[in-house]
Formats: sequence, structure tokens, C-alpha cells
Amino acid sequence: MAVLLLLALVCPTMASSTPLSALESCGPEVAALKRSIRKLENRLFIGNWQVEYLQKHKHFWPFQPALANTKAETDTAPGVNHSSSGALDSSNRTQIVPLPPGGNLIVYDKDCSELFDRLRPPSGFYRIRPKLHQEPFLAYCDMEDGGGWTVFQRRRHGKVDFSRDWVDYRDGFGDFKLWNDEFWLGNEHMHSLLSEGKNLVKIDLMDWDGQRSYAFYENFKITDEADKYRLQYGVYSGKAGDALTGSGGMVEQWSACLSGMQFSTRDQDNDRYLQGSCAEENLAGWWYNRCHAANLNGRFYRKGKYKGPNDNGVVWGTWKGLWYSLRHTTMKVRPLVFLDVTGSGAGEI
Ligand SMILES: [Ca+2]
Repeated sequence: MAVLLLLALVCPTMASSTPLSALESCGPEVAALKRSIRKLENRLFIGNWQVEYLQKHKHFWPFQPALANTKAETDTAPGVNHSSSGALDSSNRTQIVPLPPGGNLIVYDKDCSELFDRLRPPSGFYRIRPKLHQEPFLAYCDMEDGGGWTVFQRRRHGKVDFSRDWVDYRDGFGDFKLWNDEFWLGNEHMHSLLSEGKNLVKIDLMDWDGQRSYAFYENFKITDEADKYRLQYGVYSGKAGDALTGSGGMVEQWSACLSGMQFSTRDQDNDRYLQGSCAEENLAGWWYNRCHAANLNGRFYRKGKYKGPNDNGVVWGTWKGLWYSLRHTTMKVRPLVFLDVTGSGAGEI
């Protein structure tokens, strides 16, 4: 009911029509509301996380004893030995440290590899800050597979819609709570995360039979928004094939090589397909050429093989072909020179 009332406020047609038809006619308003709710949820989550962190590191106690009453107790109960409670108070006092200003001081790590080096925590969502002048943001850190990976894309169950506008892809979307949540970290965050030093991106893939494969790319970068987050990457290695480049053939690469391509979304066509929009046809935001041999943000089909007018599934063409939609995908990054827990440096499974 509260949601309907809220809708009526943002969408005037709501008042004069049935709830169902109003919902249909208020599509954009509903989508905007949903986006706001998701953003608020994320903020709340970060807030809760901050409080937990501060408690754990003893910046403050949530239910601290009223120290001001000590004198009153002494006055009213002169016969009681206060040595033990006095010691308790003083130990509490040493643990009560003022909150750091602005909350920014609690984020030390520019990415998950620094966090891994510092604390060796388990995999999960942590706040990172690639650049000092930046606001920290929440990212999933994969501390398995050698550890230290900052994850910037994940597909698991198809619950999150990846057919979205430029602003969503720029700022990031999806859920940032549970270990199997789906999300896009956001082009702006990725730009700052990928901009410094040499890095290694690993793309983990799994099909509907549980078979896994992977691809590595050295020096994966994207430019800034003014240049439409253009993609650049270096040497490929791995088992799944170099689908970002297309395949071995010159013809395929002419249409499918994503190196040097700008980012496109359904509302911003920056591809090289003059007759139409790759992002619209493929239901995703991606660095389309004319259009792709890799489409990891594509439509989530619940079986591997699919049919249709466009090869718009979650595709890694060099492994499973263009007409097979993958079940799990992860795109993650860490510094190129990184000594993982096994000492191999490469993090290969
Ligand atoms: Ca086009």
C-alpha cells in the first residue's frame, strides 16, 4: 500500500486509474523509484557495515555504562568496594575512541589486493578507495583463487536485469550483499580501479553442466566518460579463447574485436554497427563493435543453448559459441605482479 501511495505521488496518472494500469503507464517512474530504493539500500548496508567495523575495532561501545554516575554511586553506597568496578570503567575508557571524521579514515585499501596483503580476510564485500580524493565504494573481494581479486562483474542466477541505461552502467548496479549476488561495479569505479599500474584481469566462466574455463588479459584499462569508457587490453592467455578479440580470423576480428571500442548502452549507441544498436539487440551495455564474440552482460537464458534473432545471451564465443548462454561469469582484477598465497603469482586454478 505504501508503495502505491508513493507511486501516486510521483506519477499523477495513478490517481485516476486502476493500480495495475497505472503501474504499466508509470514504467519510467517505477524504474526510477526502484533505482532510488536500491541506492538507499546500498547506503544503509554501507552504514551498517561501518558500525560493525567500528565496534569490532573498538572505536566505540554501543551500550556503554553511564560513567557520569560513578560519583553518585559512591555517594549512595559508601560501603561498597569500588576497586573492581573502577578498573572496569577505566578499561572501558581506553576503548572509547572518538569516531573518525567523515568515515573515510576507516578505508585503507585502494583495492582488494591491498586488503588481502594487510589482513588476509575471507571473500566478501569490502569498501575500497582506488584514489585518495575519491569516495570509498563497496566491492566484492575474491580472496580465493590466490586471493586479492577485485570483482567488477558477476552473473549467477539471472535475477538482476543487465539491459540498462548509460547512467546505471556508469555508476554500477545490482546487489552488493550476498556471496552470489549479481552486479556491475560501474564504469566510473572501474576506470579508477584499472587506471594505475599494470594489472591482470581474469574472466571465470561456467556452463550449465558445471564445466569451468577462464581467460586472462594483461593491462585491462578503460578510458574516462569523456571518451565513453573505451576499452584497451594487452596479452591474452588462458583456456576459454580470446573472445574479446573475436577469434583468429581477420573477418571475425573486423566485426567482433572489442579492443579500442567505446562503451555502448541501449540509450547511447557508440558502436560501429551503422544500421542499428548492438546494445539494444544484445540487451546489455558492453564495448560493442559490429557487434561481438563476447557478451558477458547479455540476456540470462536458463538453459545453455538458445535461439533468437540475435546472439544476445551471456556469450563467450570462443569457448561455447555464440548460441550458448553461460551460467556463471566473473570478471575480476588484481595487480599483474602479485604473489598469491600459493606463491605462483598467476592465480591459475
Ligand atoms: Ca550503431
